[in-house]
Amino acid sequence: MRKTEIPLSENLGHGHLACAGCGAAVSMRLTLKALGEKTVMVFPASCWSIIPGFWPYSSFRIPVVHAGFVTGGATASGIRAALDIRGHHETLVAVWAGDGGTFDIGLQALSGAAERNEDFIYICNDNEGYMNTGTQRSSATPVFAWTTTTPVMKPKENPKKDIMAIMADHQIPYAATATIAYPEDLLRKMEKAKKIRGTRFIHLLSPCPPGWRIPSELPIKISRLAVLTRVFPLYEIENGEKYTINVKPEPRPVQEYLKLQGRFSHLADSNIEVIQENVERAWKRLVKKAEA
Ligand SMILES: Cc1ncc(C[n+]2csc(CCOP(=O)(O)OP(=O)(O)O)c2C)c(N)n1
Ligand code: SF4
Ligand SMILES: [Mg+2]
Repeated sequence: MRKTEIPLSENLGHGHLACAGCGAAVSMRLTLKALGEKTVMVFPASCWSIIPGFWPYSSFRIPVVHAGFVTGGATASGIRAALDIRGHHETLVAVWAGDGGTFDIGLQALSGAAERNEDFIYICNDNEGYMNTGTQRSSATPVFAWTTTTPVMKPKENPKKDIMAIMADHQIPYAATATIAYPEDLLRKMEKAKKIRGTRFIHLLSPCPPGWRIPSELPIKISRLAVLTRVFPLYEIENGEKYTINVKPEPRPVQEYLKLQGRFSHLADSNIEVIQENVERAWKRLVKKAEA
């Protein structure tokens, strides 16, 4: 898809309450261009409980449903069933949940829905922490990163959970990663997901200026570096087994990605070496799956 083909329609209006430079606001704007007006979007508790605005005002031009933190998969299943009973088969149901609401607390509802192959698109907006409540660690927080619950004296010890592998093991029809530095790729994946029936999962990396301790003008540059350093590869998985890597960059050192972010400013060279090795191991695993 060329840049000129990005739809002009806007379903996220002005006046929303995201922080300046919020990567997720750009992710949402692009996502809604692809999903279109006939979409109901479910928000488990997250920054997106706040961003649309206070009733009766909304910056969204589509209906949104605010749901309990744990319930993304279950709420969307219920809305899908209700729409189908009323004959609205063409209305799309989407979940927009944070990494906390997906990797952690919402995983059970998501797993149940995916096992039933419920007909909706589940989007995990991953900013690698519980940002709405002030930057606590989640199981999507990268190893060694600073958060308020993994302070510099005791940074996170555990690696980021591999949510894509978990979703692939549910053998859902479609799963993909995407990020805002590659808008055409993001739109193509949303549009592809829209045409498939059953559970579709999109993992979006959305840099968060206050939580990542970065200036508000850097999220797009940083999300590009996440791909170019292979920290966040862009790929698709069909039916849990057909892997396609969409961007195969000449690898750049992870340090280029890490050094721009205050949440990594305490890292020792030995920490960076471990991260580099982890990234290389994960890339090899991914390439092997794509070649299988
Ligand atoms: C059961 C429950 N526990 C805790 C909360 C408080 N809470 C609201 S949003 C949030 C953080 C959500 O993190 P994430 O899902 O990653 O979304 P983000 O805020 O980063 O967009 C928490 C802990 C809640 N609403 N419900
Ligand atoms: S805290 Fe982060 S994710 Fe939440 S609105 Fe602000 S920039 Fe966006
Ligand atoms: Mg989060």
